[in-house]
Amino acid sequence: MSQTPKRYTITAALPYANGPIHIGHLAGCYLPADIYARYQRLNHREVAFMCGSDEHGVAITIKAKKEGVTPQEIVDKYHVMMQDSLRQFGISFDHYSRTSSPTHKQTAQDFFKNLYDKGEFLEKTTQQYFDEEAQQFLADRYIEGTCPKCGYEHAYGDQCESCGTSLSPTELINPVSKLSGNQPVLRDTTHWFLALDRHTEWLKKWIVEGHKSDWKSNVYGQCKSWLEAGEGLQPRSMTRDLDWGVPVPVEGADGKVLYVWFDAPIGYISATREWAEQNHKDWEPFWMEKDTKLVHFIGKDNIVFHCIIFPAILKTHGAYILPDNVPANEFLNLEGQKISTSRNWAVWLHEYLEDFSNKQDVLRYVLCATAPETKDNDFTWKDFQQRNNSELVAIYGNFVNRVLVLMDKYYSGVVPQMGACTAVDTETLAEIQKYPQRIGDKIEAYKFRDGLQELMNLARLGNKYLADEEPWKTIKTDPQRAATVLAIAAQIAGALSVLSEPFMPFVADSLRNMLNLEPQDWSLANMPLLPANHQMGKANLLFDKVEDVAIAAQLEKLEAQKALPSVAPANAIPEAKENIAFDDFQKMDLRVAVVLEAERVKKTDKLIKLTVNTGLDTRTVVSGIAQWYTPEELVGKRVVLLANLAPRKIKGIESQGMILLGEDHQGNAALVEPDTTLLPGACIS
Ligand code: B3M
Ligand code: ZN
Repeated sequence: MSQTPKRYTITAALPYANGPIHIGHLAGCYLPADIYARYQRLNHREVAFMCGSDEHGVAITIKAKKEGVTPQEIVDKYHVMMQDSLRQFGISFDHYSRTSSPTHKQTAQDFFKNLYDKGEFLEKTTQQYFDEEAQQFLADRYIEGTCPKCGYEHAYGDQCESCGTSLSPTELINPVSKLSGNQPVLRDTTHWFLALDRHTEWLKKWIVEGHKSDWKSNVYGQCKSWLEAGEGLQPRSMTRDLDWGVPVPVEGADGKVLYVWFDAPIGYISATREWAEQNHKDWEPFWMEKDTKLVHFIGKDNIVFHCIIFPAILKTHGAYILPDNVPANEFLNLEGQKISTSRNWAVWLHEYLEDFSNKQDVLRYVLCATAPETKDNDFTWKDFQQRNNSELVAIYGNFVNRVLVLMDKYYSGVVPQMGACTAVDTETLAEIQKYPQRIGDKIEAYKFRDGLQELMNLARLGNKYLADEEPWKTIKTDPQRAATVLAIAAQIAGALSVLSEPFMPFVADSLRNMLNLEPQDWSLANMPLLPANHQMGKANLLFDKVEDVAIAAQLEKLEAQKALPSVAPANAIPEAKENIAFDDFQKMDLRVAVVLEAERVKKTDKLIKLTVNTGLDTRTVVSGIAQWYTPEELVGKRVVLLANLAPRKIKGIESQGMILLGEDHQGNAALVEPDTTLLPGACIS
């Protein structure tokens, strides 16, 4: 924005109240938003940091159905749980609301009416699937069928998860209602479509021309391709046939609610209204004044809603400002696999706190250091341990501890008077002064990883300074020198206590206590904060080592998750095959073999060439498992081999048999592994 902002409205995506919060949520949106908000507050800027639970939409009704409870019970349970986890991790919302609040209902309905009165909706009657047994229209996710593009039998009404194509329910072959299992019928229904096609031009100007340089390239690129797609933006229905949500406030809309993506972003506004009311402020400037900087923190799957649809809604209303930036993150994976709530492949915040109590900042640190800012990234427990032990403990913690211990030992914790400065001292002091600006610039540019890296560089600077100047030696030979060095080192610790606050607020707080320092403004971190004669507090360990056993326990927990059968919806299981005679089965020579060697078949993505010992012989088998296993993982594994399958050439290699593999409804495949007591050559019958 061209002018200096007077106030900041910072939003973080409203999490669906249908499950607990995991590290992907934290890394993707809540942590960067919190760093940004804390930084702005430390600079004395007026901030409204808003969030809340997204309690509407089919995501909630599906979860309720699965658990056999009401949607209300689901949202009540998870609203409390999510709010609690986020608070425990220091996410400093000024207000955390919920979209079931009366203020929200009012705000969302007013918005809808405003647009309705302006003629921005097209009322259209279309045919949609209806479940006659359940007596209701079916949301896209409640319909499954065969994908017309790839033939996958369990594609959803809005998307095929196998080939990624977006679909509309009527494109599915053999659609089935997930409510009753019956074939749904088409019935007329009326909905209100936002005339997005009227917005293509100004949106193009605003984003494609106006935000090329200041929006992140992943965000900019996605918007550009939406806006420049052949047919341009299409009208989109903003209402749904559902009995859960904000009722559509126009006549003749009984049984219809606002589309969750219409009301959820308005939830940011409702939250601001509630907060302002509770704090005797005006909410309007936070959404309507040009000198307000509005920033939406989200994950990449929410880009189109925040950059195109919500701005179109705000613009049409007329009184509102548009976001200055939408710094969406990509996704965080866990140990090389996509985080999946349904497969329980996640690190849940509430479980982390049970296993690593009081280590919120370690997770904040690791997630910020590996944040998926420009591309998907991977969280691994080994990396977590490594960053804790060799960065937080060995660099940051070590430096702070040395300062406090030496200060206590030589000066009873009272900062000594500095003597004459050497060139190194002057340089070090000058260097400290640069850090607030350096880190601040990175935060302002939404480069939180780089900002954190700079923070660690300041701790590194402190360590190096102490190691080079060795006050523990000069204290005996030149006490004045030792005093100067420790006085300067104390300033580095002081600066760290201020500059760490956005990233690691709990650590910053403990460090301030140890230094006996009041909270300070960001800009003051470039001044000596601990003058001569300042009495420091007591040293405490800021970080401790994460031991191998703790990491092994986490990996074991995940491993157990892998083994846990994921419950497939009954209609997702492939149909039973015809009966066969026992003799047919007996024709197969199935036996246990052990993998001796494995290598990828060049110029293919999927194939691995295996050398296996079958007990009878050593032979070559080509298998399409490179997606699931690395060659190294395969060596030494016992597998089940169909040994008498006629040899066939695959990519020029003769494959003598076939290794058995199972595949579940979600497309996860794994080897069928015999019990280890069975030796190679054992026959399976
Ligand atoms: N609840 C989707 C999500 O959690 C949605 C975000 C709403 S932000 C207004 O990914
Ligand atoms: Zn498909």
